Amino acid sequence: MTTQVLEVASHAAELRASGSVRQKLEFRSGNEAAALAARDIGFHVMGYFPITPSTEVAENLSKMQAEGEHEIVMVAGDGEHGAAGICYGAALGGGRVLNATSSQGLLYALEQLPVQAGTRVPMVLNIAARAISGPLDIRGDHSDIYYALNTGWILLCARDPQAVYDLNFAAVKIGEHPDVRLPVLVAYDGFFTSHQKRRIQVFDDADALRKFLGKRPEFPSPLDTEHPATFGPYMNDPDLINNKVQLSQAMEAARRVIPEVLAELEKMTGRHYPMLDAYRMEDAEVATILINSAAETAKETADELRLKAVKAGVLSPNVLRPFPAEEFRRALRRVKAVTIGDRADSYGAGGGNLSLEVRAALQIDPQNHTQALSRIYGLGGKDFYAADAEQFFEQAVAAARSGTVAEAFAYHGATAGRPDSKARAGLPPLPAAELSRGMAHVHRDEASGRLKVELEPLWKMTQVPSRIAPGHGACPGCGAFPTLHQVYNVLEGDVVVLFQTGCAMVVTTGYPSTAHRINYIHNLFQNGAATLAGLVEIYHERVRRGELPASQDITFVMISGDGGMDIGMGAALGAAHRNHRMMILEYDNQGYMNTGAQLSYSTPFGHRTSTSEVGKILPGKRYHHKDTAQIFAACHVPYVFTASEGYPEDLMRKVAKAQWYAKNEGLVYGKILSYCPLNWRTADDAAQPVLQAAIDSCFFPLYEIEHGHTTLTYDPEATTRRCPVSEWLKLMGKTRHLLTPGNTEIVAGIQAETDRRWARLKAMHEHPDL
Ligand SMILES: Cc1ncc(C[n+]2csc(CCOP(=O)(O)OP(=O)(O)O)c2C)c(N)n1
Ligand code: SF4
Ligand SMILES: [Mg+2]
Repeated sequence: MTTQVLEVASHAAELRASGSVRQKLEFRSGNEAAALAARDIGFHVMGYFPITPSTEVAENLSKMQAEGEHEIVMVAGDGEHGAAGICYGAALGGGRVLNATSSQGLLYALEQLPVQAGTRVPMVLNIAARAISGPLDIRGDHSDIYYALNTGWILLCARDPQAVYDLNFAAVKIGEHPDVRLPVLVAYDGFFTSHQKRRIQVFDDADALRKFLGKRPEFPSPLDTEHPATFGPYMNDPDLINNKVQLSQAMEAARRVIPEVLAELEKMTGRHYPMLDAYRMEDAEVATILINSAAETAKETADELRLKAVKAGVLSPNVLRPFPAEEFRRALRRVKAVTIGDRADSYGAGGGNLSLEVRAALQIDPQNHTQALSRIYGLGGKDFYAADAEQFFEQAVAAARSGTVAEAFAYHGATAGRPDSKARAGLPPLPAAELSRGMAHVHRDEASGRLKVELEPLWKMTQVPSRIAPGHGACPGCGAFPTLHQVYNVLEGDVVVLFQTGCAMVVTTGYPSTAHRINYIHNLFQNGAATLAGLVEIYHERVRRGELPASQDITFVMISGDGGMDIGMGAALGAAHRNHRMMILEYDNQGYMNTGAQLSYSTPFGHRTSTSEVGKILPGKRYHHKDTAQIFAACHVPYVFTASEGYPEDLMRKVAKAQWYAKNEGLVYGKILSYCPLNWRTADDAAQPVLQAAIDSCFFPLYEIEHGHTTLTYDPEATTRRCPVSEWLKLMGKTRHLLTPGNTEIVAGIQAETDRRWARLKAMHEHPDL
């Protein structure tokens, strides 16, 4: 360690010692730090929707909530757009409000962000930064946060878990300052910071904390009925531009307020957060600028280079909005060359946003002669090692020596493609001829107008080659694949599938491999139904124009999880109302399983998930499951059904009907109960008894609705198999807590709701007009 590093380290130790509040040491990740800060701040409401890698913030808070460690009202949105709306409403109501998201989640919420900044309503949104789609990649870069730069939100950057904890407090106080009144983002690196544990200091002094935060100031609120006001009126020229001037002035006020708040925080904690973190910049001749965790790597490299007499330094903004332009100008005034690294590109602009803004800041400084190089690095979570930082410095040194920049803009770390390389060979694609085996014979019964199906014996079905190759990465015992195989066994001919994001999608493709032997598309699960609807329409139109052969006769099928029918419900209902000729099949495993088993709206009451935890205070999910089949029935589409992989013949008969309706009449929806041993906490081989009990208890009735007429296809009461829901609940680890003496009322509630829904269905079955 160099003398200077020793000095910095001992200065930090001194400052820690000089912090005026009691603190205690914890070993925590960035997401845990955000959750601890939320607990300590005592937000009123958290609106959220799970997305990797930020989901753990809500999960950690759910655990703490179940144990009674905080009183934050946690509302799971139906998607990030909904979550942002929940937060906006709660913040308008005068509460302290929190959200956490990443990547597509931020983009899906983005439309709400300027709304909230424009009406000047503070709250805090943590972003565990992650690459945006497409292609889909769950690891960290900054392509999501760059989209937020123009929303009018303050943007703080947290380089490590300690900063995540500290800056959440700062965010509350900065945003609520009467001269600012703006919402605040706290951005930290997905996985690098969100998941890596570090030693952090947390407050152990509730009084000091209360004093620091103070009470949230009263801003105009729709809950103040004494002073009625209009929030968000239509606004035209010139008021709109004047409104934006005020927003811009608020940002400028933040430029003053942020250092004040951070100084106050420093007095309490001993930890120093300048607007722009400058490391060994006092006499630096070359520098690199990086946001968040990569800057820490570069600091070590700067130390190494100093041993070789290279005067290297590192700059890293703790605040991106307002942009610390003056701080950059000052820090770079004597620097001969700087490499600015962006973990996201602004395609076609010759640099990412950081580099463009730094270069713009320097351009207006007549005293500045720094050569600037823009580099895009670390996309999709590509690691940034000391060797990468070294190259950044080397390039700056070369520019400093020559006085010119050889390559102003480049991607760093990309590997050249090999034109001779071929796609990895898997199982060959399947042509329709091989898949037209006539396993189901469908005809319309003229008397009833309903379809009749005759299935070939199950053993014959084994001759149908599977449209999905074996060797996917699902958990042992996963029900999604038996479900898909049964569906594919009876579907005839050319099928184009669209999988929404979820377990079945995630485990079947991983570039350059795919398990799909037919045409497959993925779109994110908020918009799959709309995408498939578009494909259906172009198909029929191109056939009509003679551009495609009608003989293909494609069936279009969307596969979605139950979660996709939360966030994607709007798009799916749109497709249903327009009655496109396509099928929507939902495998319902009662949760958002691929992201770690968070609650979905289809999760039943009382069930344990990672966002409806069970503890001293709370017994799992607190509202009943969504009746998605009835929602689609209300769209009056030709055919709706429920089924389960545990009843293969029933399922396949319904899928055969579904194909007929999707080809001839319009949209079909099917909800298929699908086993998830991992998150139901059951044995890999216990699908049959667990699914059977769900069906026999009438929790998951098997029925179909053809042109509005409901038919129960299996009635457990008729076979005397009907059992109480407790017989089903006792079979799963996720519900076992419900059978303890303290939870009898909850089980009675689940039973009552099950009975009510079942009685209604039975009445519909018995009365064709219902
Ligand atoms: C806009 C957006 N928000 C959140 C996510 C994260 N995400 C991907 S799949 C998923 C859950 C999927 O649940 P479900 O549809 O039930 O499928 P399962 O994983 O249970 O099979 C979530 C939350 C995302 N990819 N995009
Ligand atoms: S988590 Fe559940 S649904 Fe997902 S692959 Fe595993 S068993 Fe299947
Ligand atoms: Mg699911």
